Amino acid sequence: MMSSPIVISGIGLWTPPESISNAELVDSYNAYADKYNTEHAAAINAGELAAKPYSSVEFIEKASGIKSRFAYQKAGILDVERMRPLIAPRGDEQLSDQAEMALNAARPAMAAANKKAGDIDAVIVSCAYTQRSYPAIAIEVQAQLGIDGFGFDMLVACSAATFGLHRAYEMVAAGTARCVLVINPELTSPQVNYTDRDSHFIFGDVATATIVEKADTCSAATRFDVLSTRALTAYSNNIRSNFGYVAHANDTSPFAADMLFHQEGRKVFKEVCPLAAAHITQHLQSHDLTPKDIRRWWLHQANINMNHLIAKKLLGRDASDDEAPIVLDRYANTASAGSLIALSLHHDDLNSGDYGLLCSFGAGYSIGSLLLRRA
Ligand code: CO8
Repeated sequence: MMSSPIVISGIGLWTPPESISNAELVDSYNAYADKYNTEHAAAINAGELAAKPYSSVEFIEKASGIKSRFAYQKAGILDVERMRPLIAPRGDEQLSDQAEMALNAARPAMAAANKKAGDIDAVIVSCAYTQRSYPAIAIEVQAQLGIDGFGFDMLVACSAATFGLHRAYEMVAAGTARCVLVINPELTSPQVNYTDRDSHFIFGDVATATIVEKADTCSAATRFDVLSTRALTAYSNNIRSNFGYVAHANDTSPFAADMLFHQEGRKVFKEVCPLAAAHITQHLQSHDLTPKDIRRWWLHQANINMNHLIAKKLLGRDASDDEAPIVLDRYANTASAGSLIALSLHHDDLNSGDYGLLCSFGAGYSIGSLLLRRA
């Protein structure tokens, strides 16, 4: 007897209400640069310190394709005296920020999949950072939703969302869970160095969620069969975020620039594009498919030029927006959630039998793909 396919039966997206345009961000950064350069004029004139150069809206849009980004808390980010979000601390008895974001995406995903708490056996919270080590955000969300079974957090930077889906797929295949809720509360803004012009524009906050189960338990209006998953990691120091609990014992400042996100963006671009294109090609070959067979590409959303280059390597021509939709213009890079935002916003028009390829690529390096087919 053919076993029932494993499916994605619900997708949820939570977009924070507040956004920041490139113009707002650049105005604030340039005012900060002026202030910094005035305060350090003596050292800059003596050649002991480099002056902070201006950022520009034109550069950001051309180099990245990003026009704006959403912020969980806009307050503080544009304040030249602060240059980081102002997020009020919450006590142990209060819902954590990331659990709140996670719930905002989980509920629509459950509704789309027609799932009640009692139908779900496991919760995975998978993202680039969690705001604390334990108790797991996933267990907090599990309790809030009244789900029995188990939950855990996992961190895989850019590929957290796809790798989380891989684990859900395997759990359902193994029978260790009937139905898994995977959530990606990407709260990136606290790790952005808004005083660094190379990276101040890159990231945005968002939360996505998916429901994974077998087709024979699925009652959703829309479902995608997961035909297979594929993962690759290759160690690289070109994207780093060093903040961690050992800082307390290192006698280093937890607020130093190297604790925040930093990267060699050019190297990342050059190294990750061919890796991702080869990975996707091999994934498709394992199904005797070629890129021409894919109706839609839900690609990682870090940089528009990366997406264009990867699509061109795959198809031998430019991909249309309909084939490979871009969401980073509005959302910026949302760590691991970008390909899931694209899936959430651009799946309704696919026909039964259409193939789609979901793929993340970035820090680690890490690449994670899922071959999907609309049922
Ligand atoms: N305004 C004006 N000029 C600028 C600015 C700016 N804001 N920034 C840099 N410049 C200048 C540079 O100084 C340089 O000047 P010069 O030529 O005189 O030295 C010139 O512009 C060109 O700079 P670059 O070569 O750096 O510019 P690029 O064309 O390479 O574009 C990018 C920079 C956009 C960063 C590009 O390299 C890129 O996107 N690379 C890939 C990045 C990527 O995918 N990174 C992965 C990110 S990691 C991830 O996705 C998840 C991580 C986990 C989440 C983290 C949350 C915080």
